[in-house]
Amino acid sequence: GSQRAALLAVASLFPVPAGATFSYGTAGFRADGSTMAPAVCRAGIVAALRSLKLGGAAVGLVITASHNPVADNGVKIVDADGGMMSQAWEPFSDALANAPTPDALLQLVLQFAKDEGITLGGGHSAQVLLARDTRPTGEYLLHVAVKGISTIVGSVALDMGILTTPQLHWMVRNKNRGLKASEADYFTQIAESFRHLLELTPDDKGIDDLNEKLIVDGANGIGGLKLEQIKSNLARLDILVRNSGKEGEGILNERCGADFVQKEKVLPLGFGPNDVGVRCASFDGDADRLVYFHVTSPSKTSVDLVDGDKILSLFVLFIREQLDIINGEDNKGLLPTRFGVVQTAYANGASTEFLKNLGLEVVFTSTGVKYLHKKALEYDIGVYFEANGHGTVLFNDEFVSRLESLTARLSEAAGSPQHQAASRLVAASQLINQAVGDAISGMLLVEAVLQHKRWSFQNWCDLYTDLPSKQLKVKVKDRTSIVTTDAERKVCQPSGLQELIDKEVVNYSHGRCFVRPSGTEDVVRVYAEASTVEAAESLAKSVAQHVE
Ligand code: 16G
Ligand code: ZN
Repeated sequence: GSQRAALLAVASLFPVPAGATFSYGTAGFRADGSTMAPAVCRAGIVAALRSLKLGGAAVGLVITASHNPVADNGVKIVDADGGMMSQAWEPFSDALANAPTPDALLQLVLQFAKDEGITLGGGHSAQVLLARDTRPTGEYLLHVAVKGISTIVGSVALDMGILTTPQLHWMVRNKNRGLKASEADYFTQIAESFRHLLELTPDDKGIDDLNEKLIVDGANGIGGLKLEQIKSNLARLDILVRNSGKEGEGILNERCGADFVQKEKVLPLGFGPNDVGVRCASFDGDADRLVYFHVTSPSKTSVDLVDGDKILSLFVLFIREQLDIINGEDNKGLLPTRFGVVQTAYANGASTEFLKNLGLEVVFTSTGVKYLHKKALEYDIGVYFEANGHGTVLFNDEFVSRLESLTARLSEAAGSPQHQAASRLVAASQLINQAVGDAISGMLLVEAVLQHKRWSFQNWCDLYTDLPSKQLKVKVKDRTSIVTTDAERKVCQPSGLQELIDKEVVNYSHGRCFVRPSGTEDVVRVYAEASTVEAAESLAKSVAQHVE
């Protein structure tokens, strides 16, 4: 009936060009923005079906290409829990995005609905929240996504406007939990929990003016604009936004933003000699990544970088301190806690050693938020970060209940160290985005912890010294011919390659090297670490030669 007609009509409206192949990849479909309409339309269909499958729960769809150039765009689906779409649905998403004819698309949808037990045109209506970043193709693609969603009879598409990616994840999560879920609610929650955390700072005397100053590189994206909106509500922080995303300030992600600063280790545009000694942070284009940096000297463009690994280490120290106050160092007190840390192969070896020396459980997963997040959910408190600055702290629901009842029980002794420590953890769980990594809320947790510890940027930087590292891209005929295992730290195919890598690595002190096919580009990536920059470069180069 009309369901079939709608699917056929939209498929002929947005045909897949011959030879194009879309792959959902690590973080959704991505390509040049002008070529994205077919994939976006079909992602809209997938999102609506996903909502139906989950009994009409809200799911999300966001139009963004994150840190990629402004001409690119992409689409990503947010599951009803606020996390990434279930991986079990990726093969169907790929098949649908590449369905060559309207009829092929129709058959795929009907068959998939049948296999998944989804009744089209039945009891539930699908609900999809949409958002986009600031890219010029975003408005059009959002409209295309709505067309895709609307093919599923009875579905409701809600355009939430221009948002950071983590804001949309947060909204989907809250909505399905029956919690307040508007953008104003998001801002209120983070501003209030931030203020609350600051109030819990030990012998709080306030800090000096210098430490209140923070300059944020917004990558000329959406994060800077949002930060401008809330910064006046943020207690005890003097925030200056550069590359703010306002008209005329610069181009999205071009020589600025977290990806640029972390990979190139040089100053973003708009920063210079006058910023020596000031704490600086950098977001990526959709504000789900965060790094910090310092301008080292007036005459240099290099930076002292604090990457995701060091942000993770700071959070870990803070949480551990609170848990030690509550539980004692043997973790046998009032609130025994399963506390775990999740990293990827890209984590600097010095960070992993630092964390292990604290006696923590450190586990590794493949690259990509969906893998880290899933692993972190296994703990009462699970912290994950990629070196590139994407990460968050997850507090298990049941654990938060235990924590809240503990604070209630201790309230007679309000002001006691244990009550304060437990209250800090509650505030942190409300500040840091529980759905996905979030540059704005992550930055506020960093700021609160630095104030708590009365630490300067330098104290933080000195936690450990990063081992020099080098990354290379290698173009190969078929990147899927490289297959990895052990969280991408070892190659299992082609056979013999791992042995060649091992032979190179033994020649270097603190040497470590791995290769993996990229999930977002048609290249193989090589990462090498060693005790000097030259050694890391030479190790990367020799391994790259074995890959070619
Ligand atoms: C995506 C991932 C990021 C990962 C990167 C790796 C999300 C939200 N983003 O940007 O986590 O580090 O891909 O790219 O999952 P690569 O596979 O090309 O190295
Ligand atoms: Zn991003």
